[in-house]
This record gives sequence, structure tokens and C-alpha cells, in this order.
Amino acid sequence: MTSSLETVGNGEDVTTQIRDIRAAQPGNLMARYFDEAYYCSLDEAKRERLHKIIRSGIENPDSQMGAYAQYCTDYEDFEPLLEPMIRDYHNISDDRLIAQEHDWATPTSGYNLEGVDARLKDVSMRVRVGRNIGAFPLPGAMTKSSRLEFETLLIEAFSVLMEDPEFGGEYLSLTPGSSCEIDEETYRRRIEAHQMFKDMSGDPYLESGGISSDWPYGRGMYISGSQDFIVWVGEEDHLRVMSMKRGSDLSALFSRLHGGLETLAKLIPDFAHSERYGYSTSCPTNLGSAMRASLHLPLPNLTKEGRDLEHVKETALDLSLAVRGVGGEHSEAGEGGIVDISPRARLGVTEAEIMQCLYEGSVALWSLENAN
Ligand code: ADP
Ligand code: DAR
Repeated sequence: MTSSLETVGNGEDVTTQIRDIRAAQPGNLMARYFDEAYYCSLDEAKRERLHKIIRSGIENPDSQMGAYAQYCTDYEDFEPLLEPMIRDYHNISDDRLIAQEHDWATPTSGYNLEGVDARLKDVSMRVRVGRNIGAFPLPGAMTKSSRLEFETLLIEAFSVLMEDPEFGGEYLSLTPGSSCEIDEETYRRRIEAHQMFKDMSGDPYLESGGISSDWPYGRGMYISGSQDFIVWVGEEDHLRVMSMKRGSDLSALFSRLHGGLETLAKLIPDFAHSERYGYSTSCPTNLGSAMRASLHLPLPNLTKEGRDLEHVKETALDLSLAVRGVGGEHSEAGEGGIVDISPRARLGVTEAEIMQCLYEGSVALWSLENAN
């Protein structure tokens, strides 16, 4: 008997849908590695769980990964499907152990862009990590009540952080009726400053993954008085902890994040972490360090004044870098061909290696931009 979970949308069998996606969208890693025999071997409860994990990749065939974990245990419980997807995305061959090490030790000097070119003295720099607290389901499986419970827990922690001499600041909530709720104008201004995350309810991938449910309840942002240490609450992961500022000293930016992260971690329950996959995240693309370190670089030559990102994406890939638009994922280049450059690797590389890749890769890209 076909369970209700084996049919989605117009009642078509899920295995047929995935077979069609595999043919039409070879980049969809969920469809590429989905195994019908494995799926049919699962009992109904596990099929229900697996369907929630892969629903985003079914409803959005153009997905890269096509899956969002709902619980940290999903990575072990559905390893036959998720591991090959993770190995493919993170370029970890079958003969190499998946293991995540952490190292935040960067040279105290030397990652200074101004020393490479005076034109790089005032670059928009940002480094962020995703973190999830093991005691809660991941965002895709949270209820409105658990989202509000989580936000309350963080507001308590932030009330202590607000008194910290280095990281003191304020919490801006999006939860209607919250004592920290901000108005539309403030929300818009913080988005324009790239400090706050956008309305998630408009993202079809996140919607299919359950991650934007109950928007905007349980969402908000902590920001330090110095405006360079920020914590997102309730975005794609429980927390996105970041340091962001204009300048050229990547080492200082990186140390600022590490200090803030260590200070915050003392105030809240443990982050979900495993030796194999490092910090557990909603999206398998963010596993490991869960770190994305980025620069906004003006590359008018390599982007043909921002009109063509494909060429610069190919060039950047040779430097282990990914390119996004100036508004982040799924956005276009900014004026003067400004694009978001960041190392692609997250899993199997340390935090220090990511910062080194950002520095060396960006210097090489800048040299190519100015070659002709
Ligand atoms: P994430 O980096 O959190 O995975 P996005 O790529 O969507 O997700 O970026 C989130 C926000 O951070 C976007 O508004 C984007 O413009 C901003 N951002 C990313 N990198 C930088 C940077 N180097 N300088 C300023 N803003 C940045
Ligand atoms: N919709 C996801 C995006 C993957 C990477 N970006 C994240 N996690 N924000 C996909 O599978 O395409």
C-alpha cells in the first residue's frame, strides 16, 4: 500500500518525481544520490522523517544540496543518503575519513589587505558561523512555541552579554508583541546595512524545509554597541554568530568573532557537535566549521561591470572560492561589479585554513582583476 508520504504534490509517487528531477537537474545532489531501494527499506516513520529532510529538494528541483536536516541525529540516522551527498558537495573522496578539526589560530598580522594594495584598505569584511543547540530540534522541525522558548532563552543570555565591556549591545526582536520588538523602518534599515536577515517567508527553499515556518516569531538579532559583533536568532540555524566591519585586517575580524563566540557560548547550553561532522547545521553545505568568511570586492573587469557573474565564478572556483551577489545568496552584483567572495569549503577544513584561503584567494583574484 502506498503511504500518504510516498505521494507529493499532484499525487505523483515521490520516487518517480525524484527520478524525473535526477534527469532534469543533475546538480541536485539529493536526487543524484537518492536510492529507491533504500527508501523502500525504511519503515513508515523513517520515510516520514526522510521526506521532511528532502522535501526542499523535491519541491525546488534546482536545489544544489536539496536537503535540510530536521534533527541533529538525522545525519547519523539517514547516513546512507546524506553521507554521499555530503562527500560530493565538500569534495571528500570515499577513501578519506570525514573528520572535522578546529583551529582559530591565525597570524596576528599578515592577513592585512591594505598591505597588498592601498585600494583594499576599506573593504567590507564578514565572517560568520552557524550554531545549533542540541537540546532543541533544528529550525525546520521547530514549532511556534519552541521558537519562542528558544528566543526567550537567548534573550536571557543577551541580558548578561549586554553588560560585557567588549560585546555589550542590544537585542532587536521581530516577534510581534515582544518587549524588544523593532518597527518596520528599523528592520528595513538593518537589512540595508546587511546586519539583519531578510524576510525568510519569501525563500522557497527554506519554506519547503520548514525553516521559515511561524515567521517572524522567535526571530531577532543581537548587535554590539560597536556594531561589529552580531548574533542572528532563528534564521537558517538556531544562531548565526558573526563579526562584520569595514577595513583590511582579516586577523582582527576573525579574532573578534572568536572572542564573541567564546563569550556567548558560556551563557547558553552546548552547541550540537560531532567529531565527524563538526558543528551540526540545518543545511549539509554548512557542516564542519559552519563558517563562511567573505569580502565584498569590486571586480568590474572580471564581472563585466557586474553584468556577468558566470566567468568570475569559474575563475574563483580555481581558487577554492565561491561568488555571491552583494546581497548574499541568490542576489546580483552591486554597483561597480561588487561581489561577495568567500571560500567554498566548510567541512574538513579548520577555521584558520578558511581565513587563509580567503586572504590568499582574494589577493590572487584581485591580481587577476587588475592584470589587464
Ligand atoms: P550567509 O553568509 O549568512 O550564509 P548570505 O550570503 O545570504 O548568508 O549573506 C547574508 C547577509 O550578509 C546578506 O545581507 C549579505 O549581503 C551580507 N554579507 C555577506 N558578506 C558580507 C560582507 N563581506 N560585507 C557586508 N555584508 C555581507
Ligand atoms: N536551498 C539550498 C541552499 C544550499 C546552500 N545555501 C544555504 N544553505 N543557505 C540548496 O540545496 O540549494
